[in-house]
Amino acid sequence: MSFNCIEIFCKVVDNFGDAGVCWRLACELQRRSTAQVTLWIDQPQALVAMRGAAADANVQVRPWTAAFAPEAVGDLVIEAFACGLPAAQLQAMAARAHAPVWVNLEYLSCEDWVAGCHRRASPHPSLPLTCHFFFPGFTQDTGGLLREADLLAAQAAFSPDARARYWQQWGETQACVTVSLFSYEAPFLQDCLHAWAAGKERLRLAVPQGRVWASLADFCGGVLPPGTARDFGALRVLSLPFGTQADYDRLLWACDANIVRGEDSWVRAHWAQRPFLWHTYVQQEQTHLAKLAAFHAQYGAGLPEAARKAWQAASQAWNTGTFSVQHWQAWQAQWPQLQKHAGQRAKTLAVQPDLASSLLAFAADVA
Ligand code: TRH
Repeated sequence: MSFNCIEIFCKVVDNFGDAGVCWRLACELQRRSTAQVTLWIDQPQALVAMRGAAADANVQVRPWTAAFAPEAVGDLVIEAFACGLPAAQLQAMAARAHAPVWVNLEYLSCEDWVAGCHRRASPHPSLPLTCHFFFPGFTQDTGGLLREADLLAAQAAFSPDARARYWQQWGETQACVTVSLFSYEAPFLQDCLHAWAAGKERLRLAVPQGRVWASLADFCGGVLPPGTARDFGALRVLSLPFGTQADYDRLLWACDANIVRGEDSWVRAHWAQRPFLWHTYVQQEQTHLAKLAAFHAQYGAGLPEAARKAWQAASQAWNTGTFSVQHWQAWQAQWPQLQKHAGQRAKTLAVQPDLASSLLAFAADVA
């Protein structure tokens, strides 16, 4: 079964992840189906920077306001992250002769319970509609990860020359160890900043605009204007603008290691195939720490013991505010092993169907 009209509903809770995931999914569904895809989003401005000029012109982006009125109701309706479909939309869906497929796209997690809940159906209490829970994930028994059809080929084609050109656009011509930093606030970094500055090895920290600047501003004497860099001894801090999603991918590919966060940049770090630390999005009752532990168990499997220990200790410390120079040094010493592991991991993940394809296949099954 193929769909004619796919609608995605997205509410931005905070930051960029909800919008980022929905935008990627919308573009992929548009590319992988013959449907017209419409993204209803309550904060369309959250998309402006990450879409850029090369926005997928076929996806319709519509502001989801209080005055929302259903239009051509989709034959596939995706509710992102249990955002709650408008009552008028539900009524319009129920009024159709053939009820549309209604999928609730859930957040990404490595936890074991995910596979058991994936694809579960939940009938609406009063309308003739059924919502299906769809979980992205890292294993065959989940919905997979967002992965554009040409992503891995583009990553593989990112040659050393392309990498050099990437840095040249920011006026960076000297080769040195480079790490991207797109995390949440990290006040524990002060000792590291001083140690990096006093170090023997030159380190370039590439920092897109975002929350982590709150933790760098004191050391740097303010937030550096995007596109400028400053040296502090052996440490060079390069401030980057918040670019498009494609720009951000290239940044991850161009670095030796990456520090990412939330959901979407976490996935992109897997595809970038570099050592990385994941800053989890803090949730109530510390549930993010269970997510982190599940990730440690899953990603750490198959890593040589010394590398696993150093990475896991660094990751745990970053997420509990105790990250230190020792964690950094132990983690960095294991980058060669972690780099190898990252490549193997991406290969394994790439064998699984991507999220957009598995969502379309599932929706066709239940239609
Ligand atoms: O921004 P995030 O922290 O987002 C989220 C939200 O907080 C959300 O509510 C929460 O539920 C979720 O985390 C777990 O992190 P994330 O998911 O990595 O999203 C960032 C997006 O921004 C991602 O799509 C990549 C994009 N991006 C760009 O497009 N350009 C850039 O320059 C950068 C740095 C990021």
